[in-house]
Amino acid sequence: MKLLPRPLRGRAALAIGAVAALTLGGVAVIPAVTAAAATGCAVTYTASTWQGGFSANISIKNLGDPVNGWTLGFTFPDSGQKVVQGWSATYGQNGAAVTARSLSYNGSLATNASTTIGFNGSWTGANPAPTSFTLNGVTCTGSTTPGPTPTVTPTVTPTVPPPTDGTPVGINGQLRVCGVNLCNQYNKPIQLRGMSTHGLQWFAKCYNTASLDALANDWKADLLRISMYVQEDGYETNPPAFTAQVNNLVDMAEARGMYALIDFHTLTPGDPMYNLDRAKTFFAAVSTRNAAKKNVIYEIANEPNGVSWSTIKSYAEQVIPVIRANDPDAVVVVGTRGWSSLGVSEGGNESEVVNNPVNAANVMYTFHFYAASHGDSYRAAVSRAATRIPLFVTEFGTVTYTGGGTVDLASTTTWLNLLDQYKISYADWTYSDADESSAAFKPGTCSGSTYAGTAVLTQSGTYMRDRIRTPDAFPTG
Ligand code: IDC
Repeated sequence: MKLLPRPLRGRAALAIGAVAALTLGGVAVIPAVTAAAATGCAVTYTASTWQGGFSANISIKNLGDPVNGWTLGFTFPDSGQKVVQGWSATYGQNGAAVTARSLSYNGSLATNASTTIGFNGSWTGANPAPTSFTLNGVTCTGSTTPGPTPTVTPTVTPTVPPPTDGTPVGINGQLRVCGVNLCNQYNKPIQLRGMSTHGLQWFAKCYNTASLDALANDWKADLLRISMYVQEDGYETNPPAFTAQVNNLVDMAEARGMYALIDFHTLTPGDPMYNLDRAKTFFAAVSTRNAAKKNVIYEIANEPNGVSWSTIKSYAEQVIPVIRANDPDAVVVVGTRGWSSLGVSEGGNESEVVNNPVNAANVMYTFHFYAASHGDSYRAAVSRAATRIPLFVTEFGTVTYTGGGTVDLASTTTWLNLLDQYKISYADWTYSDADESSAAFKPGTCSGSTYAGTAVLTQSGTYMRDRIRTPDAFPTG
């Protein structure tokens, strides 16, 4: 038999498929395999601008026939305008022309469906809104160019199914960074509130069925931070065992609908480069193993100290691709200078990050505080940074930076109100019975079997449980 040229064979197969569909179930359906589709799109562009930088959100509405995969095009009016870090799309820029390609989860746009993408940018001369948006090459005029008579009314399947259960992960699903926020599967900003483990090498006995049930059901926490020290008898002494322990806790959090923040707990030495090879090995393993899960967030360096932001950034830009190769859509949190103080504890401030962000999408930046040690000057830095870069308080204490001393509930309340205001997620140090005032449980609790209720709690634990168990009201609309 003489083979048909390739395109023809493809067409023939399609036609046969369509004809078969015609008779299915005796319902007359005219196949939608017709000529040119109706096209049209509307774009809303909003941006907040500051000196030299801006953050833009672009809402794209498909007014034409359903599309499966799209490219948005637009042109910057000023030659100094640049895309620095985008989200919810893959960006490219050539001169003034920008393209943003859809990702797997937002490529399908039914008729009249919308999706929102965005980016952080920089500018030099002026920062006017871009002009001439196109969707798959068609100019977005806000109206439709009809194709041939529409024949089939497509069934509009929502891109995101409604929540299957009422847990934090059940409601919010896969998270992503949008603008300066952590957003849920409905692209709405959310705040996760939860607890950090103590060092797994010392307090493994505190993490069991009963304690995690208490965290999920009694504390109603959204988040478990899994603190895997690298030094101090941690990961470096037995990589396979610590990796397995972390994975096990990821599963225990997932089973209870909680997010799991995998903390590569570097502390001393403060230079994350010291652990670069270990980080690559560890994150290759956990990102492969947990790629399909929706509840995992990666924290790649707990508290860099004594090193420049550019060193931390370079570390991040080597570790993030290792994670992305396996788990492309997970959020990654990057430590900051001066024990994750945005540089403040080493005489700097947030501007070093704002002006020189990590070159990767879907990234947030770590801020840590200890309420009895860190007051207004630190809060001022967070207030300034919160509208510029995505922040995640992956660790804080109600006490002094030593993990002990006074429990400062007044300062803690001021701090947490600030984090609530900006929807900054947080985890409190620690969900353990360590003999130090930052621990939530009284010493000896983890040798027993009761974790729920207040009888087992310290002053700090009592306060944190009250604070965390208030309703989340996650937005789903
Ligand atoms: C502390 C623990 C303490 C332990 C010490 C050294 O509470 O029991 O002996 O680490 O490993 C951090 C660190 C965190 C510290 C905590 C309190 O991320 O590891 O835990 N802290 O000092 N940064 C600021 C404070």
